[in-house]
Amino acid sequence: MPITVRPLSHALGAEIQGVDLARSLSNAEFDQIHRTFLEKGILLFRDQKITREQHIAFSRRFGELDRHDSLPRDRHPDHPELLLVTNVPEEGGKESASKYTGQQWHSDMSFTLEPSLGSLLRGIAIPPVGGDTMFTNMYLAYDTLSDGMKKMIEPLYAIHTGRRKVTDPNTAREREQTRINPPIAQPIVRVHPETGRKALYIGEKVSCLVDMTPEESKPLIDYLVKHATRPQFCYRHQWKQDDIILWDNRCTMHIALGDYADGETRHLERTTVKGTPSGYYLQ
Ligand SMILES: O=C(O)CCC(=O)C(=O)O
Repeated sequence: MPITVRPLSHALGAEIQGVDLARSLSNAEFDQIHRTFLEKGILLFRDQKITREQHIAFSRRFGELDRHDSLPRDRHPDHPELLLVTNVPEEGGKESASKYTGQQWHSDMSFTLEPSLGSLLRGIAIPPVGGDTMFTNMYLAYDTLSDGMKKMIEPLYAIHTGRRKVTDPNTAREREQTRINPPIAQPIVRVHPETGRKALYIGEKVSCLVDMTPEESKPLIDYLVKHATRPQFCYRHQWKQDDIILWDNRCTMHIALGDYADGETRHLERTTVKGTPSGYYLQ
């Protein structure tokens, strides 16, 4: 069956139809998927009844996989290449460490010196209503800034942390995140290593700009995040079981909306493809 490509929104994204990720793809098939990934920023594959091993094997076609040493509490006990994004309580009934994962606009692993190339998230248990994820196109966010703003932000670096906005930020997970992942400075504008295009690189986990006070930084960070997440730059995904979404962390941001009822199960698993080195430690 030939591969077909259906756009998901005006701004970004495409659904890839006619592939079964349970079998290994030919080089020609993979090349077409890879080209579409670079062009569209996110890819959706529906009805993929695959095993964890097949999820990992397909992800490896895009590059070396992260073993999630910087997020040890959230990884699968038997498959370090898989990160759990789940609200299923831990043994003993404790709240899942990853219940609130992604509920801020971000790009994966921006708080490390090797921010991710891309992530592949597989929907395993999806609430009957909601539990959506939104994505935004950071090329568009950059391209639509004024020349004056582009010039001003070009030399700026922002401080990224692995901490989340949670109801009680003093949890063991958050303390551990700060210990394992000291703050990192990343450029606000990055050049995509494969397309050569400039993209905005910012997010809601950014605490401050380098060499500026929090008071000076906040209005600019808030403006850039608001600009980057204008609805016309976004795609909102309503998950179905057996969906796989692949996104390019170098030119998109995403957020888990958390828009589902208490008591509904939401369980997804993610592989994370390693990217190229970027940024530096502050201390
Ligand atoms: O759960 C989601 O919808 C997104 C999860 C997320 O933000 C991530 O895996 O980085």
